[in-house]
Amino acid sequence: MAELLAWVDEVAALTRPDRIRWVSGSAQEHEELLAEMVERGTLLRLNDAKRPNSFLARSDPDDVARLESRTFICSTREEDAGPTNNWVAPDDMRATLSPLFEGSMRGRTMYVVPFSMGKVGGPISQLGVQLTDSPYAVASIEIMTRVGDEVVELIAEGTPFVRTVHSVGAPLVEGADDVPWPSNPEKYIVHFPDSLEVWSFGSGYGGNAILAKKCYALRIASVLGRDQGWMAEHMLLIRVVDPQGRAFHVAAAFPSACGKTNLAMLRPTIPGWSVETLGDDITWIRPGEDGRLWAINPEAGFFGVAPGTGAATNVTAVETLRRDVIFTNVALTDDGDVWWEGLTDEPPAHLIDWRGDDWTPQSGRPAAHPNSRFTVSAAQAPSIAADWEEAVPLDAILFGGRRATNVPLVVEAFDWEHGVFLGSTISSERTAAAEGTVGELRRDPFAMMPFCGYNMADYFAHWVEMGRRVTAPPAIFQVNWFRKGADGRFLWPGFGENARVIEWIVRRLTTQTGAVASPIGRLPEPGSLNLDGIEVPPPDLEELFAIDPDSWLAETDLVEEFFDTFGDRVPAELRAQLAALRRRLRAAKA
Ligand code: GTP
Ligand code: SPV
Ligand code: MN
Repeated sequence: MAELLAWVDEVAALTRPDRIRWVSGSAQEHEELLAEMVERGTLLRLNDAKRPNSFLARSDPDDVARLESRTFICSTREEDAGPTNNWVAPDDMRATLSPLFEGSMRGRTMYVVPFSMGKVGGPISQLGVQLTDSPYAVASIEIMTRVGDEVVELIAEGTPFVRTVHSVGAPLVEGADDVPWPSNPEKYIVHFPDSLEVWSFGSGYGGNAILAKKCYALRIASVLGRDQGWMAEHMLLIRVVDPQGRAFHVAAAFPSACGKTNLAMLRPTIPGWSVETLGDDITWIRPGEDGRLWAINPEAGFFGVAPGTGAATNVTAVETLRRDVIFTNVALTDDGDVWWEGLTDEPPAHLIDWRGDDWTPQSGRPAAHPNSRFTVSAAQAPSIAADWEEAVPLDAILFGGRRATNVPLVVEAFDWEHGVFLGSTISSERTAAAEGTVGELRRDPFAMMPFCGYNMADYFAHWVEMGRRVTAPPAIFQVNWFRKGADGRFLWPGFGENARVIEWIVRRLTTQTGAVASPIGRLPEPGSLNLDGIEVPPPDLEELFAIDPDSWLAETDLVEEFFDTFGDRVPAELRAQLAALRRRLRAAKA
């Protein structure tokens, strides 16, 4: 406890807030915080009859997504950050940050927010504290994690915690007026993995500001996992129940804005199947004494992409969002409700857009920002599993991405090492979740490119090793809902129909039937994918599974180039997988 108090004092001495407030996590305190933000203009209360107890925040237009170019892994040794992360020596970075944080909270309140990732005191759970001058961040952390005095009690008993410091970098000096969304043009999201610290400056948005999420639960936690023998992954977590009532636990790693929330809330279109939600973004995985991998969702809420969420694509999310939601950067309707592209087929005739300007369907620009989001408690999803806070044993792991070409709808790995190879080679089209050109293809191995807190080649090796530590590792599959025809159409209907792919995966788990080997892995045997009740034209189906050896050989050259960026750190097992893939492709051509 003395340690926590000393650290709070130290950060306060640096940032010089007017007040310090310890956050207890009570419902009343949360209400008061929201009311204060309404008063300051940070939040707008929505029409209580339409959307009870819900709010809209509009961010600064320059503060709308994660900033990978401003994200740093400051490990002591540069090689421990690896070529895929921005690295600065810890002392140099501290020298850069000190003057920025110096006095950065003047005129503001510094909130002390103790939180637990995973249920408080749970066997896979971990603690943290965020110091922040953003009440919006506090309200978000209260939804996304478990905040409360029990956490402080555990810290007082000596349980370790990760220290995270966040300032929007907009001190109120000399009677300066506040703005609804304070931020600073200069932004830093900095991780010190060796001392388990996060320092974030200048941004109030999402993963830049809710430090428990990407900064801790992925970047810092991946380092803890490397050192302690567990895994922190960018994965959704679901329980699939088949018509016989058998339950299967599936985790799936898809890059940002590539369908994790959708699959987490899947409503199967095939009779007798159901899906229960356990998590939609992050999964922590540990080997159990039974020789299986056990998983939890460390979060307590969803920070989900709004655009594209509608009755046809994710009706469960629409139902989850009926009340008690903080929306950010969506559009406001004339009757005080929210709207975004894809919520309804027909846009309203008039809206206030995410910037606060008048909007009509003729405006020629999106009404909601493409990375606009909702923050909502996980417990209020109608699909949430009754036991969602408990660990579950993993039966299958899925890797995916947005690939218009080459990658089939589903392919099963031959074994764990082949599965790790599939994960390491994932590439995906960029989305609006971070800066960069939307649609550009880039590597995103394990959907962890922006979130791995150490050298990604060592992370690959950790994956290989984790499979060896258990006697019954989950089966691994690669999926791709996003393959397109020559005319640019998606070949697969997706969304609820993805249940058909899940059904095939479960068949593989239970009966091991219905597959044929291909050079890249096991594909569904013709006729084994259940298409009852949908029309997928035969040529589309063929194209969904087409494997062109020449395009794939070209892919292997790109994989080799990618592996080479890590020099000799890439595990030999993955180099061997690459060589074996090439042999199979050449044999297929002959
Ligand atoms: P983060 O929260 O950023 O980590 O992302 P996420 O993976 O949870 O993203 P989300 O599920 O919110 O992805 C939303 C985007 O994926 C929307 O544009 C959806 O329309 C699209 N999407 C999800 N599932 C499917 C699908 O089966 N087919 C197609 N075509 N698009 C899909
Ligand atoms: C992602 O970008 O993968 C997210 C949103 O889940 S954020 O929390 O902003 O990183
Ligand atoms: Mn994510």
